[in-house]
Amino acid sequence: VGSEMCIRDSGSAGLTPFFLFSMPFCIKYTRKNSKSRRIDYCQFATDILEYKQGCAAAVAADGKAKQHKEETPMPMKMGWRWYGEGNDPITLNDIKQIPGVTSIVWALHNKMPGEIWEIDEIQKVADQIHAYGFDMDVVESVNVHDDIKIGLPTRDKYIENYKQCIRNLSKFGVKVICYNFMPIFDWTRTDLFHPVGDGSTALFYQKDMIQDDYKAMADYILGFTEKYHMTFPGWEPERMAKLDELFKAYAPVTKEKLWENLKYFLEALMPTCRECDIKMAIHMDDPPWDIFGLPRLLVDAESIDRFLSMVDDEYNCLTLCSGSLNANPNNNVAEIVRKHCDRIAFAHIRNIHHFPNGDFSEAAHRDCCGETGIIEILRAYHDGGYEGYIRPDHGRQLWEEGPGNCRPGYGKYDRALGIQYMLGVWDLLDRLDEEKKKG
Ligand code: CS2
Ligand code: MN
Repeated sequence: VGSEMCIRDSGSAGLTPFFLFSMPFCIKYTRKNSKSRRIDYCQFATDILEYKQGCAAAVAADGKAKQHKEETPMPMKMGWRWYGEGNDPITLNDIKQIPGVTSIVWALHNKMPGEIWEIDEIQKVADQIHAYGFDMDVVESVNVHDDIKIGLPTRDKYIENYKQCIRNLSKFGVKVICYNFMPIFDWTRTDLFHPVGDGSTALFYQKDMIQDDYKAMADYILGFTEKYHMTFPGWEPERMAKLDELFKAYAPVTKEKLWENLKYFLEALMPTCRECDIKMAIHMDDPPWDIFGLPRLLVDAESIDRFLSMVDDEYNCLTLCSGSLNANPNNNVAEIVRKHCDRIAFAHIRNIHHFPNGDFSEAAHRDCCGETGIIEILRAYHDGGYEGYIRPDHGRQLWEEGPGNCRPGYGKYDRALGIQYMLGVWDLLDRLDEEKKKG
C-alpha cells in the first residue's frame, strides 16, 4: 500500500491487553488508596471481572439494547461459529461486541452422527442465543452417519433420524443446515499452531506428511484433543478409536458409489426440507483432493456443477468454503460464486497462502495476505445480491491465544478482525452502488 499503517506504542509491549484495559482502574484506585499508594492488582482484576459481568447481565437483560447507533440492515447476514456454553472459551457476550454479527452458527456438539437432536436440548441453546438478541438460523453441523456415506442397509434408519432433526430444528426457525460428506475425516492439517512469521500461528498443511500413514495424522490431532480436553467436530474419539474398521468399511466405496450415496441421502431429505423450509448446505471437501485413498467429491467447479444438477432443488445448496476450495490454487472461487450465487446458502470466507511445494498455510482475511482473492469473492457475492449467511472461517491464533486456551482456527481476535475487514469491503461496495444509482 502507498500509505503506511501505524500504531501508537506506549511501551507496554508484552503486557498489553490486560494492562491497557486495567489502566483506568489503576488510576482510580491508586488515588483512592493514596495513603498506601499500593496498586492492588488482584483487586483490579476482581473489579474488572465484576464490571464485565455487569455489562454481560445488562446485554442479556435486553439483547437488543445497544448504546451505539442501530446498524444498517444488510441482506447478507454475518455469523460467528460458537461451540456452546462450557465448550467455547468465547462467550456470547464477547461476540455481541463485534459490530455486524447477527447470527450464531451453532450445534449440539455432544451429539454423535446419527443421533436425534431433541427439542429440550435445542431449547436450552436457543434460550442462551436469543437472550443476546442473535438468531440461530444456521447449524454447523448435523453430521452424517458413516452408514449413510458407505450406503449400508442401516442407512434408512439414520436418514429417518436426520429428518427428525430437521423437523425439530425447524421449530426454532433454523434456515440452513451445513454438513459435509467427507469419508472418515473432516478437515485435515499437519500443524494446528504453525508460526506465521509475525508472532501469530495458523493451521498448516504439509503435503508430504499426508501420504499413506493416516494413523500418524490422526494421532497428532487426537493427541491434541486429548491433551487439551477439546473434541473437534468430525474427529469424535469414539469414531477415531475404530479407524482401521472404518477404513475397511469404506474400501468398496468408490468415488461413483459415494456420489450415488449422496444422491440417495439428499433425495430422501428434500421433501422434509421443503416442508420445514430448511436448506441443506454441503461443505466443500477440505483439502479438495482424495486423501489416504479416500474419495472426495466437492473439490472444484465441475464437481459443484455436478452436485447441483444431480439434485436440482432449491433446498439442495452449498456451504461455499473459499479456504477449502482454494487449497487447490486452480480453483477460482469468485467465478463459482458468480455462477451459483442463488444456490449458496452459507459462505465461509478464509484466505490461503500457498507455498511452491504444495504446502499451504491459513492466512489473515486481508486480500493481500493470501492468494484466495477475498475482495473478488466478496465483490461476486455483492454483485449477485447475496442474501444468505456468511462467516469468517478459520482465523489465525493471535496474542495470548495458543494450545489449551483456543480452539485451533477458532480464536477470538483474528475472526473479529476478519469480520471488520469483510464488512469494510462490503460497506464500500454498497456505497459505490448507491453513488452509481444517483448518477
Ligand atoms: C469447518 C468444517 O472448521 C472447519 O474447517 O469449516 O469443519 C465444517 O464445519 C464441516 O466440514 C461442516 O460439516
Ligand atoms: Mn469452511
